[in-house]
Amino acid sequence: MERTFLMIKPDGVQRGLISEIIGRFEKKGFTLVGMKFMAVPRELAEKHYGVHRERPFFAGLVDFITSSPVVAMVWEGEDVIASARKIIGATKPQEADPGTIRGDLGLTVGRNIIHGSDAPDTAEAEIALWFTAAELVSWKTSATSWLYE
Ligand code: DAT
Ligand code: MG
Repeated sequence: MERTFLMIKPDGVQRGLISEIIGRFEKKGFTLVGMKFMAVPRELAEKHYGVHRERPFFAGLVDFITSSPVVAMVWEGEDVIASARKIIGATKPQEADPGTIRGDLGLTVGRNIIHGSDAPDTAEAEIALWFTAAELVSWKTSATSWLYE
C-alpha cells in the first residue's frame, strides 16, 4: 500500500475547509494513518519547500505556510500519491478542473489550499520530514474488502 503526505495549508484552515477537504479523501476510500494540527516552524517550511529555494516566490511561500496553523496528514491506499494529486487539482486554481479541491475552492496559486506529495520519493521524504514513525498508525478499515477486489 502506498502512502502520501498531504497538508491543509493556512488558507484552508482559516477558511473552515478542514472537514470538506478531509471528507473528500475519506469518501474516496483512502485511509488516514497520521494527522496533526500544528504551527509550522520556519526551518521545517524551508526544508519542505527546499526544491523551490531559488524561485522568486520562495520567501512568500515560507511566510505563508508559517503564518497560521496547518493540518499535516499521511494517507494510505492504492495509488494514493497520484490519485490525491488528481483530487487536489492543478497547482494554479485558475487551471484546476472543477471537481478538484483547488478547482472548486481556490482562486490563486499563492492560496491553493492544500499540498500533496508529487511522487513516491518525495512522499517518502515528506512523510519522514513531518512525522516520526510513532506518530503513524498502521490499521485496516473494516471496509477493505468493499474497497479492494
Ligand atoms: P504543487 O503544490 O502543485 O506541487 P509546486 O510544487 O510547483 O506546486 O509549488 C509549490 C507551491 O508553491 C504551490 O502549491 C504554490 C507555490 N507556487 C508555485 N508556483 C508559484 C508561482 N508561480 N507563484 C507563486 N506561488 C507559487
Ligand atoms: Mg509540489
